[in-house]
Amino acid sequence: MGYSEVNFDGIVGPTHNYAGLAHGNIASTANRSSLANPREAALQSLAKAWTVAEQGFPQAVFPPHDRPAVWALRAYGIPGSSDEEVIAKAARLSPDLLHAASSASAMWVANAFTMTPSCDTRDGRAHFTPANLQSKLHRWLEGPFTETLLKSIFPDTEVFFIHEPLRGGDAMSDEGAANHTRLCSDLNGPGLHLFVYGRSVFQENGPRPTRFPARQTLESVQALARNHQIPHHQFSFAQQSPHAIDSGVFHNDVISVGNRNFLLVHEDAYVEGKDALARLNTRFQNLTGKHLHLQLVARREIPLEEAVRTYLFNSQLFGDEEDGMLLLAPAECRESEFVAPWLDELISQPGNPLREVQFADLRQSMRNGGGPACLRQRVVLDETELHQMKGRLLLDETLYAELTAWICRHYRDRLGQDDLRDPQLLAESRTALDELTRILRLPALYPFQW
Ligand code: SUG
Repeated sequence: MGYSEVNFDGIVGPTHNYAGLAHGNIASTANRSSLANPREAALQSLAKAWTVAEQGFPQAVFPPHDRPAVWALRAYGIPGSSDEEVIAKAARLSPDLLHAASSASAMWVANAFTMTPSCDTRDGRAHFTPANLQSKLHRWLEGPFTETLLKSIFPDTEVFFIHEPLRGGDAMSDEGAANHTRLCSDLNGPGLHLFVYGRSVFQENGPRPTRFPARQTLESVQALARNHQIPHHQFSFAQQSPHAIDSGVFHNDVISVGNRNFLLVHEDAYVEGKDALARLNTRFQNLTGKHLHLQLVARREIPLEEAVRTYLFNSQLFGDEEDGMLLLAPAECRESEFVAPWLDELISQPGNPLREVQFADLRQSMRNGGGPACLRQRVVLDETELHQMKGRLLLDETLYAELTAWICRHYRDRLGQDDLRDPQLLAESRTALDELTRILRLPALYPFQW
């Protein structure tokens, strides 16, 4: 049974804004309170997904969450006889809470969940765990609805195993596939799962960042590997370097990207540096009989700060070595005096797996620290599983045109922090999302009640 990798891209929600909610994510803090353009954000991100689909790579969309999350405001004691009244009260009693409840952060679906294809699990089911995202309140609000969405899209429990987000608070802090990479020599498996974490809760004296938070714990990735029933020889753990986290690398996908047998990674990514990569390579060889193509980027070639600013490592990789891979990079890379020449040089080297570099303009999302890879989640499914998937989510030309028109009809082109108190925004968003469920042929999902 042939497996394919489907990229699910998050549809940017109508409340996209810059609230500076993510300490440790330099772009988010730097752009706090700037004026956002939700329409442009949604169009940029959808255009990126369409670029991928147009080139023949399987591409789907993942619906947004309804915001403001009135259920959360109520859960935190904001009263009101109507949802509009709750928003007005929240704006007065706790503007920060309203900002958290209004974030469109679910667009970064790389953080939505971690999935393991059925060819890599002991029970032969495809496993999904929604991330608890418990290190930031606005992101924690995503987990319960992500679980609902996954159960609506992949309902057959004989084929799909949708876990609940990991419980356990700080010790089990989990940020999803942004810290997970599946490497393989053939999509049909077996795959080697690289899980990256920022700190261990049980090993209290282990290395930790001092300036910014480490969002993923060792304990959470160990739990994921066990729950997903991945055989022992098919996973490997690596700890992020505290220095990288303190320089703004808040997820592994800001410093490394892998596809099939290729891993592009910065030399400052991991505590154990080259030893971590050597271990990975040995495991890969034992599993597949092939070498891992490791492309290590030196700090003198691209300093960490430039890697974070341009998001080179948040590029997406497509295809295989035989036909040559495609790197879809943020437009910021094309303008960088470090990254642009480095990419030219890499592509001209004989034996490198890349055949082409393309660029995507995702500036609206980038200003919140979200590049091409943050906006997508890779789901590896065989043909039967693909047929079991509900909804009209696979992106083709017609759906692209319908979604573009839908965005243009419903989304504002300016949204500042003060606009979040406007009750009309709630009504607009709900109308838009109701229509979206019809376009995507999904059951009525909104408004979410917890
Ligand atoms: O969690 N930004 C997100 C960006 C997530 C990027 N994802 C990956 N690297 N995979 C975050 O830091 C900012 C929201 C604001 O400030 O309004 C924010 O949540």
